[in-house]
Amino acid sequence: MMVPVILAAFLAAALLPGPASAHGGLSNYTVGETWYRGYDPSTPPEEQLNKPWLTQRQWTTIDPLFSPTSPFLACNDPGTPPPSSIPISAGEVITAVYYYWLHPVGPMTAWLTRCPEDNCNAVNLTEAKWFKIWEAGLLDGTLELGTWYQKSFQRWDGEPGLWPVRLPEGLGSGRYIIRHEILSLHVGFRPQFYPECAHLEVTGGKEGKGVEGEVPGGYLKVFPGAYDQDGELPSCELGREKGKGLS
Ligand SMILES: [Cu+2]
Repeated sequence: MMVPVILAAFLAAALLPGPASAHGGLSNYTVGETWYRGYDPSTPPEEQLNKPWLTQRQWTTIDPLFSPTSPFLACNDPGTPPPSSIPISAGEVITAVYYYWLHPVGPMTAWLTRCPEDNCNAVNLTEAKWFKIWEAGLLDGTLELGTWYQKSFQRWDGEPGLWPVRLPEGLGSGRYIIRHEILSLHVGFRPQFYPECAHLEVTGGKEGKGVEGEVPGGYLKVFPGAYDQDGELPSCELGREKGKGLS
């Protein structure tokens, strides 16, 4: 009778990534009561790519990208497009599900890009222009010593991290790519980027261009290109006591 118990414990230990592999990524999405399975880097690609249930772009490792100039900064490596899209209404909430998250420092952001001619598979990811629809940074204290939203997302108890993001009400109906990015900054001068992307089919929005057609050019960002690792940090950011997220 002991053998199955020991085996079960062994399997659990083997399957659950511990702090030793302290990276991660976006595993699944939910919209309302519907669950959308994401790409799983630990499952063979041939069991996932081209499957009709797949709505997330391919990412092959839970390791981060370490460079803000990585060609894969938009939708991870390799970012192969999925066959399907997540249906969602403008103004509705999509929740990103992480099986666990162990890093506490740095901003979390969510972005959209509209797919030309509603063809997200044809999007050139290094040229796509993204607008930010959600952000959370420093909640309290200083950049170095304060508490980041990412810390509240941290899970040591085996519970999944849930990240709900509401799409803008005035979005135009059509196809989009949604990009979730966690930027972890717990190691000095060695940023860790964790981007994952899924394809969306937005209905119930505005006809035509929608709010995304009105985003001023300065707010449209390209990945890589949005970040500069050698940039100057504004002195007001370093000294302030209370943060309200990164601008
Ligand atoms: Cu990590």
